[in-house]
Amino acid sequence: MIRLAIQAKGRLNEESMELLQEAGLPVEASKRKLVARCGSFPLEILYLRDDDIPQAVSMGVADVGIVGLNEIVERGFKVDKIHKLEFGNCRLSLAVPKSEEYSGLEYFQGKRIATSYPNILARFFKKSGIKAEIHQIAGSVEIAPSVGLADAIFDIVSSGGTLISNGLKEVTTVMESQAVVIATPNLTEEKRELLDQLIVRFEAVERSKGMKYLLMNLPENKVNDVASILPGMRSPTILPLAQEGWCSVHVVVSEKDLWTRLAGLKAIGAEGILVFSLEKMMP
Ligand code: PRT
Ligand code: ZN
Repeated sequence: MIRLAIQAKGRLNEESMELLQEAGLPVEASKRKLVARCGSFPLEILYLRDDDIPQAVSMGVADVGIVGLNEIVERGFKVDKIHKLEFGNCRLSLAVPKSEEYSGLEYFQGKRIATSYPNILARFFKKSGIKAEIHQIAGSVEIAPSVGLADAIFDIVSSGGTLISNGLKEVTTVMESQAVVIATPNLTEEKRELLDQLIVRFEAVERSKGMKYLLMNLPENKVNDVASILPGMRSPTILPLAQEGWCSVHVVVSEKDLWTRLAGLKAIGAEGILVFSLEKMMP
């Protein structure tokens, strides 16, 4: 049995749950429950506040966890970073009122900065030779300058919309963050094996994201042209068709260049192209 801590509610909860679901690990949502069992894998889910996940994993209360890199770095507990996930992307930035003239980090000398990430900020200022007053506040950091609590803020930014609607501008990015899988140092061999199996499943889900499966009919004498339209493809699957001179070609392409590829395939004479969504891809 392996115990995984995920955020009980908040920005990472939904995508963590979705990842488990897509990886064939359905679990009950956290409504009023702290712990849930997965029916199809020796996995137990512990629902926690994101702030508590690094410590819970470090102490072994949970064997593994899914949490933002920002929380791991801020809390400083000893955990192994195992795998980067493809959600929770954001950055930790310094922002100042938009009317301020900002010419560089020296601006922050002697200023009051409000943040929920005092350790990351203190380390950054120390490295940059800035002496500023750091005020730790728990939430709504972005309103601190307008109510006179601080001159500037250091907070999580993703689209930048919150800064703009609070009359602030982002001036320096201190770190990039995303959701990551962490583990207790020195997992037992049995748990390590279960963790490896979880990661294989997560990777299969990630690999299939943004990929499409194409199936088409193609004149046999055009098969060699497929390589120029789908560069980097290992050999496509080619099956004979009942109709003389034609074959069926199956390929996987990335969604972002789907339309360019489709146009190219049409141009070499592909017909009856079908596009399917992919669910999982194993190497
Ligand atoms: O209750 P609990 O303590 O578990 O949750 P929380 O309220 O502390 O955290 P939550 O759910 O807000 O965020 C969880 C994690 O999501 C963070 O630790 C980050 O790793 C990640 N993440 C990704 C974000 C954002 N994007 C994000 N945009 N966390 C917070 N924000 C907030 C930010 O604080 C600011 O208020 O969104 C606002 C900025 O967003 P934009 O899009 O307007 O720039
Ligand atoms: Zn939190």
